[in-house]
Amino acid sequence: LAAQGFTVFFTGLSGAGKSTLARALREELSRHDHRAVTLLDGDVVRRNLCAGLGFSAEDRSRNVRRIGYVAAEVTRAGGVSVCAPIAPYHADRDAVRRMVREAGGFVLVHVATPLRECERRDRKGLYRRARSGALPEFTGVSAPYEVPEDADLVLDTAELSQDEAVDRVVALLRERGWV
Ligand code: GGZ
Repeated sequence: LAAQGFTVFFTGLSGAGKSTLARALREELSRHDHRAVTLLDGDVVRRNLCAGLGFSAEDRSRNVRRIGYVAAEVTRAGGVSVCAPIAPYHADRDAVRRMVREAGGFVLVHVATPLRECERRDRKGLYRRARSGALPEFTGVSAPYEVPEDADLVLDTAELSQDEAVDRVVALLRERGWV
């Protein structure tokens, strides 16, 4: 019997550590599981699958649902997909959960690094630009982030090392029997 496909969907603020965790998870999974991992990362997706979309609520919704569509197809085919958009709206995350669940396994992982920590890091200078008004509709500053109440796992990268965070995701996937 072929292994069940699944999707790990990270959500969280800009700078929370989603991309780093997603890449580290892919690396770690390659040691447990022979399937290739399809990584659907926020900024890469926006240069390709979602080129032309902006950051209005409507465009974010389209962006997240397109990611969900691809994740569902990968999952249906028995593959592994790891997604890492901000995905600030509950309704879109929920739509993705439903799409993927029809196809296989789904876990929502909230990368819950506090805003003050993301802002302190400000690795790309985006928070500073957002605070000055130069970057409108910035998540956490001038656009909403709806904190998930239905996350399967909550990780605070200010409290956990990267290895610990990845281990917790892998442990959850083991619990579900997917790896
Ligand atoms: C939030 C923005 C914005 C605004 C540009 N709001 O940390 P980054 O830079 O590299 O990743 C962020 C990325 C967010 O795209 P997503 O596709 O993940 O967002 S969503 O799920 O809400 O559709 C950030 C950058 O794009 N960025 N402008 N206004 N993030």
